[in-house]
Amino acid sequence: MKDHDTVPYALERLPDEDSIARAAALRDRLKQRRSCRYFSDEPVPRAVIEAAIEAAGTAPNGANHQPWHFAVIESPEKKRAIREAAEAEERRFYGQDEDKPKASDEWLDALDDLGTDADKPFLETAPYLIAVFAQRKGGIEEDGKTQNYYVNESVGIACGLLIATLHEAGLATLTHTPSPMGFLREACERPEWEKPLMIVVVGRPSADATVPAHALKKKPLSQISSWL
Ligand code: IYR
Repeated sequence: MKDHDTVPYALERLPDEDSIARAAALRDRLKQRRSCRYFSDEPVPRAVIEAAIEAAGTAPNGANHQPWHFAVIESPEKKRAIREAAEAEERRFYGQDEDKPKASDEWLDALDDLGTDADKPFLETAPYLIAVFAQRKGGIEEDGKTQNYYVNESVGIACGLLIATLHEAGLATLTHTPSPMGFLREACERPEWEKPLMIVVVGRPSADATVPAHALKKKPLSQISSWL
């Protein structure tokens, strides 16, 4: 390694049994996570959202430029505007107003088991929407000029940590990705070098919330891993 400023690597040393038990325990809790499409309007503590965003901000990322921004939307007016813009895109996607959907037949078939359509009431019902922006440029100073690197990878990992933390805190989430999402940049007053990546809807499930049975089918370890 070339000479550079360093600090010691501090990581608690765990006995193997504890390592295994902790990994298994977190796996079992993450296995309970489901994408939620039916939210109650019950408020949730702002401190949970803040902690989850701070957790997201620890994600490994390109050159430590931390190329993300999390716009937290709680005002009913803003949520309504976002719902209206998102539903307009979704109606085009599903072809609800026109003869021909923007989505291919193959794509619409793939969504059949989820039962989704252009109606997105949860964008207004849920107490918080977190609009996640990927900063194509900006560096640590967010100057809008410095090149950022591995932006999608970095922000994708950050979203994983965000969702895992919110789940650990007992909150339900939905990653929602209307396409295109350009309207979010304006709604959240973000600069043109930022790309909206997803909306993370956060709250508590409504009393009658369901999840598609299809969502419970998870690939086994033997299918998702190979050991060389
Ligand atoms: N954005 C649409 C469609 C959609 C696409 C995929 I891939 C999903 O996994 C779920 C939905 C919608 O939210 O309805």
